[in-house]
Amino acid sequence: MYNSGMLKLKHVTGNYGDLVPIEGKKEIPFEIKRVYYIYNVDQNVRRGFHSHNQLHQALICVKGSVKILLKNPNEEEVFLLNDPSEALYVGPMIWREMFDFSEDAVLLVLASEYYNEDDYIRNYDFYLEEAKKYYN
Ligand code: T46
Repeated sequence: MYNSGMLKLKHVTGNYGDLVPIEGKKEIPFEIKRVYYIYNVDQNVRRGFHSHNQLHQALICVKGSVKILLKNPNEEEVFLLNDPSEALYVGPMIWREMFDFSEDAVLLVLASEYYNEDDYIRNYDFYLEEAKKYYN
């Protein structure tokens, strides 16, 4: 999907367990300025419902599973995240919704910028107007 997609991360495995190293601009295509994680989400909860103007992010479900719906004016796709050695890259101007969190889900997010509410587009009709300009 344009401006987004699954990334396979380096996965170091051995008798001691598993380790996934992530370095900005190496395993993921941006420098990391912020990290947050989402957990304890009830199964019937749906989060997100926004796009970002500038932000690049990588979403990794480090435990459990979650589904991510991504949309742009021309495409839409649901990604199942259930493997800590995979990341979903989400670039600017992509609408996202997160749902079907398993009880034990921990969704780790790596972000290219500090938190800035002004970067969010939370109205879907406005998103479509802006995204049509961006994609054409
Ligand atoms: C995104 C998806 C995947 C902060 O104070 N700092 C932060 O860095 C973040 C991300 C959030 N917050 C506060 C703002 C709200 O009061 O935490 C609260 C929940 O944030 P929000 O409703 O935006 O959460 P989600 O799950 O809808 O979206 C989050 C990110 O905000 C967003 O950038 O792409 O996860």
